[in-house]
Amino acid sequence: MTSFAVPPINPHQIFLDANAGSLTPSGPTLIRRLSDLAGCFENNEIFESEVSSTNPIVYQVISSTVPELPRELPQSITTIFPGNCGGELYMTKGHQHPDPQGEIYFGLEGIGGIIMFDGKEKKYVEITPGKIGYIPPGWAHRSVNSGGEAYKFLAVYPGSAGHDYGWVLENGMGLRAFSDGGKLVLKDFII
Ligand code: S6P
Ligand code: ZN
Repeated sequence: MTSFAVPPINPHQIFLDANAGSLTPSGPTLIRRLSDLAGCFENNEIFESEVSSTNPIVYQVISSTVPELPRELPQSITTIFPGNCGGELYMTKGHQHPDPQGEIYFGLEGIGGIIMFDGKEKKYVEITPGKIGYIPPGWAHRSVNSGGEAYKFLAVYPGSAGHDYGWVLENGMGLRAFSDGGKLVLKDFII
């Protein structure tokens, strides 16, 4: 089991393999199955049925060894596999940073986007390889895979930002992303 490094962290190089969606040396790896996304998809009946049948892996997050600690700058690669649940695109759980700080996502492979919501305004920013998505402080963010292959991006964020998943379950994300015959369709998120 890999883990975060303990400060002081020495200057070092990190090898990014976009195809494998990995960072080396690597820290913790997180695998999220459909069952880990309870409360995220609109159609709960289809969600429950797919959880009890195949319960597929929806996404994985591979981190570098840089720890989530104040003044450090951790990074991770998220790979969201292609698919949908009741037509709603595979997505990440989505979170707010309790300490409101910005973050960048850099597209590596595939096509996807970031749904952002500050409690009032909602935005969708498409990410493709080479594109940087900027998430300003105070905007909750959730990623979706809008294509037919794995969507991979590098995230770089302040180590003291923290992750609040409850905020999204309580306030929603402003928008939901669906696939209509391969075409992205955004709908208002009704709480
Ligand atoms: C961390 C950054 C990403 C996400 C990852 C998974 O601040 O935004 O590394 O953690 O994309 O999403 P989530 O919502 O499950 O943490
Ligand atoms: Zn974040």
